[in-house]
Amino acid sequence: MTATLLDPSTVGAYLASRGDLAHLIDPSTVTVREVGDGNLNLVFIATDAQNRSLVIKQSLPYVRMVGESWPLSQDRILAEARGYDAATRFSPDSIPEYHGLDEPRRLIVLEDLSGWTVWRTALNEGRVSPGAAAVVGRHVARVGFGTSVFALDSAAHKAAVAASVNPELCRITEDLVFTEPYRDAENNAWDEQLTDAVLALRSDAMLAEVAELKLAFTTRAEALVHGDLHTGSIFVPGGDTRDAAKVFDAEFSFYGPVGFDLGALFGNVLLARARATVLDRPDEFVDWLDGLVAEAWQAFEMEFRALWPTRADDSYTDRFLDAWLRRTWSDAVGFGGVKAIRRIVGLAKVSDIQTLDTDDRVRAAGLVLETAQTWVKERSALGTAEDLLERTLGILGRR
Ligand code: SR1
Ligand code: MG
Repeated sequence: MTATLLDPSTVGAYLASRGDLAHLIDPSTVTVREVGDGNLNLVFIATDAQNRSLVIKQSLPYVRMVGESWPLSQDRILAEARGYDAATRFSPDSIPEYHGLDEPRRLIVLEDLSGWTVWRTALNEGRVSPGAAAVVGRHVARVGFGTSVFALDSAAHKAAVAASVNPELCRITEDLVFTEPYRDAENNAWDEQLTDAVLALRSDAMLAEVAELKLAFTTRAEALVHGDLHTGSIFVPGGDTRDAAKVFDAEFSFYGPVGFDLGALFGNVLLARARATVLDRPDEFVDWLDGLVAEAWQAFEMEFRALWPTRADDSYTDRFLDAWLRRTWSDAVGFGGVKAIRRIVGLAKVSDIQTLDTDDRVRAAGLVLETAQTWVKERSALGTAEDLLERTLGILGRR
């Protein structure tokens, strides 16, 4: 059954029914804007006469970017709530403050971060956000460790895996990230100048590598991952604020490989770097971009190693951790590759590339496809962030 949908005219009455939020907002004086510009949901910002505000996010019974012809269960808000519950527990400073789930209405209430900027927008504008990648890397380590079998006992881990299945949203990722870009599919579209590069993605060698990554995504239930941690799911602060970022939009969360979230970030850094290349952005910005993968990874690794002594089961030894980190790095590089490719070939393209004029767009997209394919195929050999950067700059060009 569809939960009754809010609209700007009904949000005030809804908030008035939520006595538990009365200390945060005065419903009798709110003005409301619908600001959802993502692919899936309704998002309202309610602001009262004292300028206090809240975000209300409600899942629609269909995919917003496509319309009612693509039905999608409103239950995805339950996955998002699980993501926020875990992040509130293990990494509260790197998410918007979470004010809870209204299960019957299929909505959640969050802190309003209107003063912040979606990271993709800031990157498109050429803005440096010092330390943001490290915050995201630490966030992935904290939630990844806290929800994993390393921190939970075996039964608790199994219960969490069972409670967090998210088949509908995972299926979207399986189709759009791991399947459709590598075959003919209705959702695919690209500039004709890219056809040779797109068809080259369908080589036997590439298909086998993508299948490995898909198998890891579908079967390796290591920890509760965000599931869609691209730069459009991260806010960065304005002004001179350093070392801050807020992760949001966790509706794709499920138990999967920890490297998947890092890979989403890496792949989207690549998209931003390709844009910066064709726009000939200043060295200061490009050099900073070139350090982001290492910054995120080092923060992730350092935090994971710091949490390791608190693990629940010491049959996972220190030597095992070294091997697990190596595998997680190479997973992240491979996932980064497929996450970048899908934004060039398949459904749900990104403004980093789409807002470029035609010549720049084709050039940037071609650079992404070549680099990302290398990441997927050579991920085992590209063992460190330095190796990856060296290989990437060999394609994108040095400054
Ligand atoms: C049909 S949903 C398309 C995309 O939007 C989300 O942000 C995910 O990235 C998904 O793949
Ligand atoms: Mg999203």
